[in-house]
Amino acid sequence: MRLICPRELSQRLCAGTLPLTPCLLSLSNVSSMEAAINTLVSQFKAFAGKEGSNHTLSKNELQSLLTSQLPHYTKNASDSSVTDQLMSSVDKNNDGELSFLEFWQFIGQLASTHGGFNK
Ligand SMILES: [Ca+2]
Ligand SMILES: [Ca+2]
Repeated sequence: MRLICPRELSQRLCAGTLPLTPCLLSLSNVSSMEAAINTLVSQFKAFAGKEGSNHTLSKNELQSLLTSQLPHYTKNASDSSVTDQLMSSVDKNNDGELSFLEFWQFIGQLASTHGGFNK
């Protein structure tokens, strides 16, 4: 059996050409940026799975995620009216739920502000 280097393993896993379970990806040597993406995806799934659809964040799930995972990036997230305002600005298609892409754009806005790119 030929050994596969971690980079090729990741590439083939992403391309879906290797019939392996995703847990093997965590055994390979992922970069810090890949680990950051993995964290965002896994945290979104963990919080989105608490109620309603497993694929979207309700307002309650968003509030729970913000207060536990982003306490230094989002102020007053425990205030329900603040979460209401945030939800309505981030929920682009106004269906009352945050899809992963809507969540990702919100993270992008946070990161942009944090990085000083909004000045
Ligand atoms: Ca949900
Ligand atoms: Ca939405």
